[in-house]
Amino acid sequence: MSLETFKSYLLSERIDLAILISPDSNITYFTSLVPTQAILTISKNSAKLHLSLLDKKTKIKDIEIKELSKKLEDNLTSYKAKKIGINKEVLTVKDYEKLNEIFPKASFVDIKSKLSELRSRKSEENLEKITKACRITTTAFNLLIQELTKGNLKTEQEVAFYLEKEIKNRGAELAFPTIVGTGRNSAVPHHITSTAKLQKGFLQLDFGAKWQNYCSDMSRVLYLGKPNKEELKIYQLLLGVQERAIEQVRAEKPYKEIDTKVRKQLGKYAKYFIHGLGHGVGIDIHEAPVYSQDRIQSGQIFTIEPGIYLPNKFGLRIEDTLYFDGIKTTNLTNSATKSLKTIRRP
Ligand SMILES: [Mn+2]
Repeated sequence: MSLETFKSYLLSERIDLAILISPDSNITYFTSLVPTQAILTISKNSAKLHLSLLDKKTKIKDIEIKELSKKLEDNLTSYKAKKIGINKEVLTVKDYEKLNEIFPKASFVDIKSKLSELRSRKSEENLEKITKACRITTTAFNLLIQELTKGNLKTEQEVAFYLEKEIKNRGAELAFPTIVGTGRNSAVPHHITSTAKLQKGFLQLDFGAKWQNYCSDMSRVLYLGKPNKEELKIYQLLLGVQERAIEQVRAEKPYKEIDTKVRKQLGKYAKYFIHGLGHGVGIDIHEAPVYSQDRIQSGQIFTIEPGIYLPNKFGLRIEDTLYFDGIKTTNLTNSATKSLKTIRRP
């Protein structure tokens, strides 16, 4: 279906040929493969995947499989095209120069935004895969809470390994490197999980599973030891703001309207919310819709993840992956508890 939609776009824009060169997640979008090396060409009436001999031989509906030649030009000399679509987001300068040599008379247009738009409206099949990835993620989190109470996990890395083991045991991959931040480390939104010993205070977790190429994304905060009044207050504030933000999702509303509202509701803590409110999720962990520019559309899957980061003290972020069907919003990571869990220090 998506291939047909894209072909009719090429026709309407009078683009003779789209050329996608790996690594490009759009190749995965059309073929369901993650090839080590490949070129995908799409015209208004055909699609061809040039696939390396090193990858598994395969058949794909409506896509002809060809053997990939080492040199880019050897794959493309048989094509004739005046107007060529490329993905400027990932095409290397080197390959772009080569394409200009192979097609000296052609003009090149960027097809990235059309691909992003197409991918941002999830099919039933896409939704099923992301739902499954989210289910594995929430299961791993709920198991982690039990495991932490046993006191066997001593460091950030051990917590990350535990989550990753539970994800991989269920046949999934990781959507991105797991973030585990203990104590002060939680104040760094993209903290790199370390061998730091778990200590009293917030324990920030940001992780996700990938099921059949489709990602999930979730952040939760636990507390090791007993939180003081200020810590409890900040957690409750953030949770309330996050839940109200989810309720504000409506068709055609600009995403940034929700972002702006969240900052108002955070009050004096707004200046400690140092990133955007969320992002689209799919084959890529960050993809369209883009909060700063897009409106909410039916079929989109995206995160809502406000955070408060007090430098050198602590930080917290609560994040869910959501699906909007045009009328209602479904929280795909809902079964991972959000009320603050306090756990005895190991
Ligand atoms: Mn995220």
